[in-house]
Amino acid sequence: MKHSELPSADGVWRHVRIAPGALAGDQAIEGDAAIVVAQGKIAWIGAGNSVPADFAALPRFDGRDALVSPGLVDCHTHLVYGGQRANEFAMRLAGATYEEVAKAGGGIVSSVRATREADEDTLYAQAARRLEQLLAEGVCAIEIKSGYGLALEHERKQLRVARRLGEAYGVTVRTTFLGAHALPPEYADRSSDYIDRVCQEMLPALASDGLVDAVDVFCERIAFSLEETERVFHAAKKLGLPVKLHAEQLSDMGGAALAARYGALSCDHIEHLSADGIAAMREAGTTAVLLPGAYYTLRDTHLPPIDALRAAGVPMAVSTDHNPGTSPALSLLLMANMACTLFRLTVPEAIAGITRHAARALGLQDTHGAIGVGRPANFVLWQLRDIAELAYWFGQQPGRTIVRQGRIAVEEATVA
Ligand code: DI6
Ligand code: FE
Repeated sequence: MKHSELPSADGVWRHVRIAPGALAGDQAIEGDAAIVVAQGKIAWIGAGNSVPADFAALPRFDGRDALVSPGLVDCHTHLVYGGQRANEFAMRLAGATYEEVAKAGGGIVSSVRATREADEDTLYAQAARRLEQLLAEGVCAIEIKSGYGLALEHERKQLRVARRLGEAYGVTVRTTFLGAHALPPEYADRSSDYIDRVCQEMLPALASDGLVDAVDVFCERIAFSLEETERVFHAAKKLGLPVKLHAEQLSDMGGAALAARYGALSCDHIEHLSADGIAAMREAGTTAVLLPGAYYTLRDTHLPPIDALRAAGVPMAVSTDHNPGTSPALSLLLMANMACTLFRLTVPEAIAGITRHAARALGLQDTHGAIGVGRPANFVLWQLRDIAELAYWFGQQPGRTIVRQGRIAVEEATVA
């Protein structure tokens, strides 16, 4: 069903419990609570017995003591691409590393071939199925990167699909241009020429189409150098676009410190992040995005420096990194679980990682990732006793009612 045809969530949502950390600011409400939605926005939140009389005429929804969290935010995905790469999964099981697979002509470039071959509607249909999985868990905002086209028309196709998905599903989509994801085959041994093309042709054209909310680079031995990364950041800055970075995933390239100098929204992966990188991120207010799905798939053993990030007070987000190569994951809740089990995040950290800190990684901290008056109505009523259950169960969908962008997108028999 189209988002615009879903039932309105306008009304008084009674008999809910507000999960710790769910409210914007440092507010908390103990015990029975109510949320009022009017014209798709949160109009009031407070104790269940103090709903203002002005709202008496609105419809009522019975939350049946559900726990309410903000809508989830998946802040790093490569959701739009052609084909799949199960063959590489098999190669890695037989002993090949990610870098060896890439050097053998697989890896990102094989998804580039399939993405170039697919037309826009095919890409849309395939990405829509994936998006539906994420939305069914309560995702209300998502970042979608390009980076499997690596030529103007194909990058445009990916980003157009991302925008169309946002409109059709009533989910906030932030698009990120990742033209500097891998070197396309036609530029073999001409990395610098390709970066020129990214900076001078692709980025300005896509930005003027209104298709770019942020700019990302894969800064890595098997991708682009620090110097090339800086050229892309410089071009982004000239256009007034925020940057983020695939940084220090396989090695310490010094990418995080560079990104921080450009005021990056986030540095993502960061398994090999240095103390200098952490200090620079803290200074710049850059969010650390942890991607346990890629860590798990690559059977990485080099943990991101969680204790040092925590000690420095760098906000940590958690995301799926959904992509066909290193993280074919479509459950953000599973990522929260893995962030705890693999990375030793605390449960509150993991939950903040898929809500408020993820919103911050997208520059959406004033509208998403927390429930607050005046914000768009994005929240989830969970049939759970304890919010820790969000990170505890895995491989199952907890009972839930999802209010996304002012509409009831999934309903768990809560309407009185
Ligand atoms: N890091 C990742 O995790 C993805 N891209 C990147 O720069 C992997 C993309 C892929 O293998 O297709
Ligand atoms: Fe990624």
